[in-house]
Amino acid sequence: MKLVLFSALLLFSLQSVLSVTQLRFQHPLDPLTKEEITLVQTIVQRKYPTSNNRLSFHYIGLDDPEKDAILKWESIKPTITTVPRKALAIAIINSQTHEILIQLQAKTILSDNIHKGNGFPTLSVNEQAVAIELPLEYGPFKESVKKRGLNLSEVVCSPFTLGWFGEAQSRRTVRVECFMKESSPNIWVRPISGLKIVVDLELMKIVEYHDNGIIPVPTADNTEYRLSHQKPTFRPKQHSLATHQPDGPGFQISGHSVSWANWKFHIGFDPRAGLVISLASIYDLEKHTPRRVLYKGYISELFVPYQDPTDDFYYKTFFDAGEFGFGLSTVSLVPNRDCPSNAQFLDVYVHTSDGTPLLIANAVCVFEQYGSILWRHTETGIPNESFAETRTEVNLVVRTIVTVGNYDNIIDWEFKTSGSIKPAIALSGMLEIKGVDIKHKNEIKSDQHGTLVSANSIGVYHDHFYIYHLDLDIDGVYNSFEKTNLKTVRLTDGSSKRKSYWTTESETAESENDAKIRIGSTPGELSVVNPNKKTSVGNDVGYRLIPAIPAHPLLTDDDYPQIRGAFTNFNVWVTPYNRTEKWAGGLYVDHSHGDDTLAVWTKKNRDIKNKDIVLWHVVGIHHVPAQEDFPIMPLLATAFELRPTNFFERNPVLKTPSPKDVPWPGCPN
Ligand SMILES: *[C@@H]1O[C@H](CO)[C@@H](O)[C@H](O)[C@H]1NC(C)=O
Ligand SMILES: *[C@@H]1O[C@H](CO)[C@@H](O)[C@H](O)[C@H]1NC(C)=O
Ligand SMILES: *[C@@H]1O[C@H](CO)[C@@H](O)[C@H](O)[C@H]1NC(C)=O
Ligand SMILES: [Cu+2]
Repeated sequence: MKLVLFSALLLFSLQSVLSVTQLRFQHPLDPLTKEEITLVQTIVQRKYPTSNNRLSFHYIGLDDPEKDAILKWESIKPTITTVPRKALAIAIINSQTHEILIQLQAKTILSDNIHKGNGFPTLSVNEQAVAIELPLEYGPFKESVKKRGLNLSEVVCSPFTLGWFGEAQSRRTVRVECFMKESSPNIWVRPISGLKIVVDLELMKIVEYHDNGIIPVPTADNTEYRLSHQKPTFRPKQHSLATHQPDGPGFQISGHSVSWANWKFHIGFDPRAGLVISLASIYDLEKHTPRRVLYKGYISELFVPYQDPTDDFYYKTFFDAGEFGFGLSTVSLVPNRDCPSNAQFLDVYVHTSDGTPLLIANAVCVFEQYGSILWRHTETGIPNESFAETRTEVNLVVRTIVTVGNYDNIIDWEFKTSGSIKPAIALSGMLEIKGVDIKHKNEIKSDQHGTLVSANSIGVYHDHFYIYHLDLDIDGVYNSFEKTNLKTVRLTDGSSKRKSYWTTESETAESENDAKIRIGSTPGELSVVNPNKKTSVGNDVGYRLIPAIPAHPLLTDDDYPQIRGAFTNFNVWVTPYNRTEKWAGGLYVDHSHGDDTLAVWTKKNRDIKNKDIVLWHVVGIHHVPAQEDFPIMPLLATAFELRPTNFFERNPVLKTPSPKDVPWPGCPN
């Protein structure tokens, strides 16, 4: 579901590329630079000249450096890059998918393998742009538009991935759906329903077309959402509001490395994952040393299965990260709107399908925000000496926004001085609407698979399942996963006036099967501990996962979308670190068969005790649309927290002062 936008492309000559010297200090986890992307393009085109090869890039990103190399690099605190930088390019060359590994400094191809398994790479933005134009030139489609009395000049189309429904062979196809843009830019709520248009992306032509009959396009009434286009009406008076930091921000960004309060971390960016947080360490004021918490964290996949099995909708079971690319779909943030006035921004580069670097300006913002209260107490128990001690909580937020077609995903990583990391997601944008010939609920005779949110408009039921890859390294690489159950103990021996109490029972997960958790109604705690490090009173140092409100898939296990999205079967998974196990839905998700998912990898039931482990957390939302989600949905948010648990000797923010009060202009004092 990707509406395609283009920016000006920057071109570099072969000469200038090869003479680029690395002047700037580069962190080995920095995303590929503009020059490096161009270098990849140049090197691949040298092997496969475009004069006699059909070549399109579907991924150009930093090849994950070996973790050992990064940790070694970090420990010697070098001033130059000593970790070799490699790029991975996934390109379709003459209809075959190549994985090309490139050594950037040496400008050489290290390997070039052809993918033979199921599934196809992330769609390129460019091919989507071409595919959506095809119906507009296609006779039978023009006929359908005419038959409906619609104006072809006001039709826009969008590509939708098709998924997999048991076919032995798949071709690289998408379905294209079309919408009306006349009278309102809110195309998503104005579908031309009842058409089936299948485009083969390799042939780049329409290979299937059906018109299943006329369904009214919902009207443009009440669909406009631009303030400048709203009719004047009563609005509450607006009062000014800004975040003002007269001394400048409390954080520093050097290249992609951020230091703020007691935290240090690196902001990476990948065309597929989007925002990547790495090497997050917190400085321990008592131990006078930084302590690692997170080696790497990012959203590995987003699965959005719609729940309408009819011909217009059954296939809508999207994998937005793998099919469309979270990085490729990252949008420029709007200063003062998407991020407050005290934010700082980072630009990133992605690539077009011919390998040209493409700038996304203001792709990431970093800002401090007033959280709430860090901690407080009013002491009323000491007669005549009561006092209040209270501290302001200031948090640091790193934000990106990923817009995949109709939906906007606001992705935050919030850092707290108390040691917590709080990743959050909020959804906005438009519902996916099915046009129906129904104007009132009392006309509904059969299951419409959604909510009638406006006349002729069904907001179809669906889920949003995000899965986070969290390579936690709690105070060191070797960690264990611990489940602590809270259980009731019944007292029958008369030793107490009480009949019951609760206590805890901890269990360390030995292997992957022990760590597949469906979060249910039984209270318990899930934590990653370092069994090799103890606090002075003897507890294992650890971090607890305070999960998001759990959402469990409701599709049956044998349903094709669920096989492909089997990483949603549990809310929590733990795997031993493996550099190649990055994408929970598989590396090639478009038309995938679900044979390269987290659910498949963990069948080996590998040991995870006192190992380098990765925690995977599924954050899900079952979405039953409501009328308020129409014509555009106010933010719907969910979050989880990674919270220190016996990691510090005591409250780590005991000595943290509140920010200085700001003298406001015009305010007496
Ligand atoms: C169709 O849309 C185009 C572009 O907006 C407009 O110029 C034209 O007048 C429309 N035609 C009709 C018949 O409404
Ligand atoms: C508290 O203050 C009151 C009034 O000032 C005084 O009468 C009382 O003795 C004080 N109590 C103590 C414990 O100091
Ligand atoms: C890493 O993961 C891949 C994919 O699951 C697997 O083929 C490979 O054997 C794994 N490597 C190790 C060392 O476990
Ligand atoms: Cu939704």
